[in-house]
Amino acid sequence: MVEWSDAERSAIAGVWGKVNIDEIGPQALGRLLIVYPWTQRYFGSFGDLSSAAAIMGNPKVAAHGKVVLGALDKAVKNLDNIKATYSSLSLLHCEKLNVDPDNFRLLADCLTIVVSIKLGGAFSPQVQGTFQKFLAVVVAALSSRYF
Ligand code: HEG
Repeated sequence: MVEWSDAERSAIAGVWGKVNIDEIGPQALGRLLIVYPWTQRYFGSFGDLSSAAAIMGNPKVAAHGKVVLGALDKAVKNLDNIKATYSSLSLLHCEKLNVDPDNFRLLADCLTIVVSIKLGGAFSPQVQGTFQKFLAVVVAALSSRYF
């Protein structure tokens, strides 16, 4: 069971309050697909992913980035219950989507970088540490039903 201090809760809420899901979601997923091109294998139905420009301009990438960040919003709102919140999503990624769970951490890293660019100086080392703790808990929860 993860413990969150009041300072951590307010840091996470502070970051999330500055994140526009419709902007940051597409940027984070697009970055994943560019930086780690092997992740494109899961998105064979998304059409043109042949260059960085194609990825960042692909409407299916943008739409799915919003879906992923919308799911993260649930974790922000259920900080004390992240594992249960993602139980069925973990099973879906394991059994139906066959996503290698190592990729969750890669996406978390891309999201951290995109948020850092967006927040600039407000993304202090302390805030970054707390946000990465939050994402580590998300990654563990999404991996929890793999076997
Ligand atoms: Mg996943 C579908 C959330 C990482 C590949 N992902 C979904 C869906 C959600 C979601 C909410 C829709 C589920 C549904 O239809 O019921 N994904 C989600 C989160 C994270 C994540 C919160 C990590 C923070 N996903 C992730 C990664 C990959 C991946 C790293 C692959 C590299 N997701 C994936 C694919 C689909 C989903 C291929 C199906 C997309 C589609 O066909 O529309």
